[in-house]
Amino acid sequence: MDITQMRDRILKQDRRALARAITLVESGRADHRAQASELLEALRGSGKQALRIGLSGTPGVGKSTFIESFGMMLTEKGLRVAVLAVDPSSARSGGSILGDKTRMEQLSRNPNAFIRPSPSQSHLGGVARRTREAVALCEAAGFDVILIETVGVGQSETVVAEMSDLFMLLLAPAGGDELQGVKRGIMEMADIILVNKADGDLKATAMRTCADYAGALRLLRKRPQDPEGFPKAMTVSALQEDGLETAWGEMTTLVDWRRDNGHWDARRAAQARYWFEEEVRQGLLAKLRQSPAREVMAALALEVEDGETTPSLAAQRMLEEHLGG
Ligand SMILES: Nc1nc2c(ncn2[C@@H]2O[C@H](COP(=O)(O)OP(=O)(O)OP(=O)(O)O)[C@@H](O)[C@H]2O)c(=O)[nH]1
Ligand SMILES: [Mg+2]
Repeated sequence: MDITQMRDRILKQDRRALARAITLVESGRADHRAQASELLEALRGSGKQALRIGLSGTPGVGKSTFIESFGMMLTEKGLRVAVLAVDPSSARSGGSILGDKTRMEQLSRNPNAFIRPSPSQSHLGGVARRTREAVALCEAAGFDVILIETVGVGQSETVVAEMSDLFMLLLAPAGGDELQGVKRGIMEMADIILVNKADGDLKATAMRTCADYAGALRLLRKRPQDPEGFPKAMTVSALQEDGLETAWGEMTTLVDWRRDNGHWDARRAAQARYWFEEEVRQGLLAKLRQSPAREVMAALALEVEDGETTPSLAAQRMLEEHLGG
């Protein structure tokens, strides 16, 4: 399949072409990279914008269960749903989604859903680019909603938030004074906090946890991209499919307001800029790791160690003479 063919098929919502295109963007081979760039350029601006929803939560909080029931609900509304993942930890077997496709049994068989497991790459920068490009491909293939899942470990939330229109934080009911170690920076990224497992014995705890987080959200600095009442916390039960309609209602309310007030476009533009700058940074770092820059750097480092030159002067030489800056 050549690039033009692949483009045409993706635009016709052909799932096999989409899957092959994602394999292409995942490849590390230089010729594949060139083809992937060509394909993405050919698709640029085609199709409508999907709603990209980032979803983060610690292991076991219920992400897969939530995606299964929330995704099914969306497809029942006639929406086409794609599910992608950013999973930087190579330790997990084959990526989070593949590992528990059993928990997304219905969704994975649904003709209006497309689930793509995380690639087995350990480098977050590589996963980030691959996912961002997969998002663009799914968008071109006409998906209405793209769910991007990540396990809440360190940096990956930022990566997902920077490619999402909405960022959801899934939390578990917390017992006692344990107000989970959610970092302030992550709280500040959240548009909606969902306290999951609000069912059975856990319901009362979930509601208390939700109230605690609602209080914590109110203490954060007001963001220009939020209407009154956002960000907000609410309870759901992914397992019992409870609160999902309400959650979807809140998401669309927020998104509609942002569209009407220019924040949607502004955010997409800022994200495009962010990823451009990030790629340049990553590209420069990659250059440093390759020959001949790596050897020159090591040689200059020795000179600095021996006091033959100053750190600043050596850095300047490195940048000007060996990195074309
Ligand atoms: N009671 C209750 N249990 C739930 C709910 N959602 C998920 N669970 C259970 O919590 C466990 C973990 O759910 P998963 O959906 O696999 O969680 P996850 O966040 O995808 O976990 P990882 O993929 O390991 O990061 C399973 O045993 C689920 O059945 C819920 O709404 N209520
Ligand atoms: Mg999971």
